[in-house]
Amino acid sequence: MERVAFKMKLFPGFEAEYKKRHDEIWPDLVALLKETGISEYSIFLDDETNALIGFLKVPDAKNLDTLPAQAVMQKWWAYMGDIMASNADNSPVSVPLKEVFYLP
Ligand code: RM4
Repeated sequence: MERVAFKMKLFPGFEAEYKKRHDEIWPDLVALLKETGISEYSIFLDDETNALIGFLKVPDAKNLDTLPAQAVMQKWWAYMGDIMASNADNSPVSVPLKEVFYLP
């Protein structure tokens, strides 16, 4: 199992809306993420910087490369684009994070 962490950016003032959208995450997106092998997917918000810290487990991190081509993923990213930093293709601006400690 690989452990993957990354950083995204929320626009200021959208904390409640970001949480609401994820509380109401689409079942077909959950199904896609699970089919991709993702588990323990968490997103934490740093209130000071509006950084969103994502963490997930996946059997092979290469599985994640299949997500951008999926229609549900594209639709979700387009939906989220008004409240978080996104690229021209609507995918979130996402910076990989390096693991420097792990206590199983
Ligand atoms: C985030 C972002 C990520 C997605 C999660 C579910 O806001 O769009 O790419 O994996 O939602």
